[in-house]
Amino acid sequence: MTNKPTKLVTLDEYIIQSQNRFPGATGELSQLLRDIGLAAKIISREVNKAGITSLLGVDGSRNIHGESVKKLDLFADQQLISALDRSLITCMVISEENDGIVRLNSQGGKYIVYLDPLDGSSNIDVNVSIGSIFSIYMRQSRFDPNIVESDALQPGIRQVAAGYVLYGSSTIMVYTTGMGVSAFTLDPSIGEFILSDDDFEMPDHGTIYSINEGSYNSWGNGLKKYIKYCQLEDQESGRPYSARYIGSMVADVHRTLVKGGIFIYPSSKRYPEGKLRLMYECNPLSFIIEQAGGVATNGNKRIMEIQPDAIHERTPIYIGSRKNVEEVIRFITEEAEVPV
Ligand code: P6P
Repeated sequence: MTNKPTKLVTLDEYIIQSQNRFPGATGELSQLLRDIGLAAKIISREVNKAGITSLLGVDGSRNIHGESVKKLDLFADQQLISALDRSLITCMVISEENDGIVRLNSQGGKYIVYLDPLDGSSNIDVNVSIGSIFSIYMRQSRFDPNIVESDALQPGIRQVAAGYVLYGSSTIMVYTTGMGVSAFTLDPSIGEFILSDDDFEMPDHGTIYSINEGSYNSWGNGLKKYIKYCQLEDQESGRPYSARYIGSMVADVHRTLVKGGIFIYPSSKRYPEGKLRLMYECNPLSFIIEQAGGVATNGNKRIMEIQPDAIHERTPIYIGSRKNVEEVIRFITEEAEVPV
């Protein structure tokens, strides 16, 4: 459920209207969101013609996680960081594409921004949706000129804003500042993001589950039993559920936001801590899903209450409609209680 706008509102107009609801607002967060919107338009243009401008393919390097870096990853990283640097509001960026913190020109800037510049980049060469994810915090050491990494190690509940840009059949930007979730669709003919959905309320239960079943043999028994439960016939609960897995977290979570259901990336033999990154994939998407009425947990704890120890740390994640997440946690908990 969302409110469909009755008149044309651009992203910039919406941001200013939202800011005007807070008389004490300085306009800095609004400027930061506009900066991200501008970078998103530039990235969208390149993503949509990558095959022509030879931005496909790898650039030969590997990121901190040993994953081959696609050229578009670097382009997106550069565009987002330079957009944030221009407005002197952000003091530090942490990005999947950079091993350490990236100090910006304004060491006095009051915001810290986490970025996954191009999530799902393994899908770039096969024309499957990919996305940029951002997560914004207020720095804690407001008046210390030397920003340090520990300033960025804040739990997700301290995010002041978060969102993503999904480069798919259309380019959409979805974000929250803690006052609900809004979505904007890029109209390339005028180069503006136009409000397309306001105040998302996701379904309390959905009939889609999303997980990479290729890792089935490395899951715990509780999760295996849950997936089998999803596949059993039960008309009252809408089972068997449908299986959908795109392989880009932004796309899978956006579908979950709109249609309901659950997205799962559990811990496994290959990724004992989970594959997905807490600070620039799971926290921002959890903020969005919670603001729309959903739930996000690591199996034991609310994702946004995890105290990070490292800027690139990983976590398992079960995220989506409240009833679906409660279902899987029930299976995992019951199995954990089975005496060995
Ligand atoms: P797997 C993309 O590389 C990503 O980080 C997420 O966007 C996506 O959900 C996940 O990895 C896919 O991982 O192991 O299923 O290919």
